[in-house]
Amino acid sequence: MAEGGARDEALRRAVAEGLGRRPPRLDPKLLYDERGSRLFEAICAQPEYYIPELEMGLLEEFAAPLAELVGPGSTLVELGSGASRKVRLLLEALRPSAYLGIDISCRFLEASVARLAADYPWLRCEAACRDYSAPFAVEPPGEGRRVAFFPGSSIGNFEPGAARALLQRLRALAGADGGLLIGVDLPKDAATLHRAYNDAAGYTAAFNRNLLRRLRDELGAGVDPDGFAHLAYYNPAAGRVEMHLLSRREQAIELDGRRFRLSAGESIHTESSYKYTLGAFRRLAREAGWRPRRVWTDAREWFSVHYLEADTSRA
Ligand code: AVJ
Repeated sequence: MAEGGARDEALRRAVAEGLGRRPPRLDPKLLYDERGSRLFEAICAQPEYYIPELEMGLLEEFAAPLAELVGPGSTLVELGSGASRKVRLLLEALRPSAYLGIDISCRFLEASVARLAADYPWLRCEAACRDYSAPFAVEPPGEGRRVAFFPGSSIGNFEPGAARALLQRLRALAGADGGLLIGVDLPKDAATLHRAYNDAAGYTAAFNRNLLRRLRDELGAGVDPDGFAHLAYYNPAAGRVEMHLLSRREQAIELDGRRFRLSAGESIHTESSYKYTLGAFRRLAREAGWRPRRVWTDAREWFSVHYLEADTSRA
């Protein structure tokens, strides 16, 4: 399949480029092959990973005022739709006329959008398999107000400059009367964050190390996944949780005849999850052409859901 070959080439280049850096790093989007997407779903069911439950609770609790702000007949565009469980709640509360799911994990996306289409016959459903971390073109179905839905604090995976650029692209996608509903994780005590990214059942570790399996199985890389340990910790100075693959010994990863050496204790940085205070996120969103309308948080202020509208006074 020509397309598959092109994708493989892009993956190969991205991996070689990332492993060649000092310190080595791999793009977090590479974590989401089909198995990775399934492992992420398992993470979301772990008690330590507080994000899905808190976000779901906020969407449930504030569905009515949100529906009031958005109005009926909108077009909902979900980024990283994954298993699309949260969006069901929104669909029932907002009663949009159309839905577009965007995700990099194509087969996973198509299966979940097909389930949505079957369960909501009144909704016009479409899927677009895209990498939203780069500029992308989509034509959302429907004529209503476009509202982007970006749940789970996935915005935190982007470096702040890239996050601003993505928010700008969403502003362009949503148009002049568009909205953005976005989940943003808040800074909190290091112990809670540590538990969330080091669940006792080991799903986060499996998710992280799955990246090495992917290099081995999909790219034919010479790498021993057991030679690496899962490492995740809060870096308060940088305002982010960092996830790494820690080399247990001196070893090399071989890819297309190149050897990428790692010493014992050296690590590959696989993900950052930035945590934003309410003010810091509002500032970033304003810089990207959004006007903050409402924000909802849980009682402990662990998680936030922002609703923003296109700022038509600028850009
Ligand atoms: C889906 C990107 C928001 O960073 O918290 C979960 C991914 N990584 N556990 C996050 C993830 C480790 C998650 N996001």
